[in-house]
Amino acid sequence: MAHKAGFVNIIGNPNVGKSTLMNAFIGERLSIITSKAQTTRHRILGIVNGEDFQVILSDTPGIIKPAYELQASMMDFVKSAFEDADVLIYIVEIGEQGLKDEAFFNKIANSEVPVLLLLNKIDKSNQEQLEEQVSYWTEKVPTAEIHPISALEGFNVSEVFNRIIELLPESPAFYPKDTLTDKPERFFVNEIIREKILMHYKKEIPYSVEIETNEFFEEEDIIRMRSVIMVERETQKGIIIGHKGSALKRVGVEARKDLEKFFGKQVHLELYVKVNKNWRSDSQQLRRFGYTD
Ligand code: GDP
Ligand code: MG
Ligand code: K
Repeated sequence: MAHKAGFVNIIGNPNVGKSTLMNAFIGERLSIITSKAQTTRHRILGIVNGEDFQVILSDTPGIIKPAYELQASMMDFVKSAFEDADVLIYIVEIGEQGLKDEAFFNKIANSEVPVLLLLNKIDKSNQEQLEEQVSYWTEKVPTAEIHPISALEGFNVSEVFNRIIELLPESPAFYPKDTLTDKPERFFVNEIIREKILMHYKKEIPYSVEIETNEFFEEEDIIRMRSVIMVERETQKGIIIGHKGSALKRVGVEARKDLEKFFGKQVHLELYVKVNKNWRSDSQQLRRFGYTD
């Protein structure tokens, strides 16, 4: 069978069971959970690897109950949830009415991304209630595939997981399968630094750098890490560093803040820039993190 890989965005109100579902998907599989990983666009919850698949699951800030000040950011989220996904999972729990926002449901109705609506916590319902809920959601979101599940008890979870794999495109893995289980922390350090570089430099720079975290020492109250930004040319090195080091400093400060949130601990980050003409051929790592515009 051809290898499949892709991105699955999981959205839903708080406490509907997103984390529980993640754990259920992961089960015995080779995987990594990163409940604290947070980027501007995605929060990667976990990556589930199999011999012939790689499923990258992202959480979103969650659908926040409509509140005046949150309206704008919620709409941004609704937009991005569809943009970077190969499959969208909308998880609801028995008895809830779902999001109050009609724009969201219009988005689902017109989505080219397949949407699986998971009706969770069916262990708490009886047959009659379940049937009533299925017809409520069928009417509300006719284009979605509805799957009743119990994330907690594992009911229908592997069926849904297999369905996800069916829906994913044929593709090689996006993230190296072995190094992820080997040194997952360093991988996320690299991704956070990469994100800052994407935010602050023109396009050609981000695509010509590679980041390597060579040191990662966790002490009692602080994590010390040392990362190298590798570029292909001397001129790129100058751009990354900026006037009197100001550009690099900004990347370092912002990355450190995110890393502290990510690891829940104080972080000391040393950042270096190195010219390495051959990094491209050294590294076969494919990237697609949802940042490409
Ligand atoms: P999240 O906020 O969407 O990530 O929700 P969580 O996964 O943290 O779950 C919220 C609560 O719902 C927890 O107490 C879970 O144990 C519970 N929960 C999740 N899935 C199920 C389920 O299938 N059945 C039942 N009865 N409880 C569940
Ligand atoms: Mg949770
Ligand atoms: K969560």
